[in-house]
Amino acid sequence: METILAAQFRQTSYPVADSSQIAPVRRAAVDLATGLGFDETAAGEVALVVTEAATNLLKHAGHGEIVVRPLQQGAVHGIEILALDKGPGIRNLAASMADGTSTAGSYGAGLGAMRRLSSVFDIYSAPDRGTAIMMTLWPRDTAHAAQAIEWGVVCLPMHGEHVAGDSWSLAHGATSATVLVADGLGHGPLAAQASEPAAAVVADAPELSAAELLHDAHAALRATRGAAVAVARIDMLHDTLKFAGVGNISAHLFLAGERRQLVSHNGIVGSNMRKVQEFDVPWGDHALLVLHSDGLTARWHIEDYPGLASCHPAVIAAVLYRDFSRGRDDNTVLVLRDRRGA
Ligand SMILES: [Mn+2]
Repeated sequence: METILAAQFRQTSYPVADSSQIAPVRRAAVDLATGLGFDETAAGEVALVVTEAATNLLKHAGHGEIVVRPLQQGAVHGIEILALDKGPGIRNLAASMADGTSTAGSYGAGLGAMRRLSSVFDIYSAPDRGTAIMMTLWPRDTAHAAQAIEWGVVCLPMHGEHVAGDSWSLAHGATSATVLVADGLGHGPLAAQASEPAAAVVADAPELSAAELLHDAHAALRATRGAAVAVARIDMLHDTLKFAGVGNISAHLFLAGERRQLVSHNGIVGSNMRKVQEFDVPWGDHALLVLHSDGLTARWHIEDYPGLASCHPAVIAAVLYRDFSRGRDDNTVLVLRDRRGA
């Protein structure tokens, strides 16, 4: 299985509320891209895309945030850029996407350029709810194999902290995926010391069952303050999802028009894990799994956002983070979709 670990791939959010904040986020994104192996031309495209996104946020919503994350595919590193605002939304998205339709007061040509320069581009915009844009950029000539699973994540520290006390990890192969979300007690660096070893158990043994991984996390967290941990293991050969959780990680599965909540038991992984129970539920084509820490309220309904459920999982994660963060804890939302039949 290919494994992607949060601890090595920290995400950073940059507020954009006035024009002096455009240059710093552009610089940060270009520095990250250059450090990841982008050449001058490819890094220049990152600069352009971030500048357009930040300018749009200011012009049309007044303020918003740009969230940047490194990506990895094999030995190649890319960059993901999220642009989030709660502005008026884009009234005529199709026209705004077409190049050359820029008019004062509309999103205009910027969107077309952003899409053209991105490997993956997706956008969700709703009247009076705002706009969320997701873009991935890679060094030149990166080939992308289609994956059976597509996924996205937002993992950010609470306002004022530099380190998120939440962690996540994901491993996937051709027919299976294992995903874990951990929320270290409290927030900040000490919480991270509890959540990161929990996330690391997936990399150590991605083939273990959800319950076994939870037991491994319990052992790994003994010397820490403990964490809430949830693990889902998806088997695409048998179309099943096995889930085990201890503590407050929300898990929702959307399949064939139905929403199912996956239950965690009370307790603290690392200190007080009384009961581990593995639930076995059906999985299938187009199934969507949403895991999030309690930095977000659980009072969201995806049907309040027409069309969002079919967006890229990174856009779904971004919208839920944007609109349901409590604002006083670390935030993690991880969304994963089965792309078979897509
Ligand atoms: Mn929390």
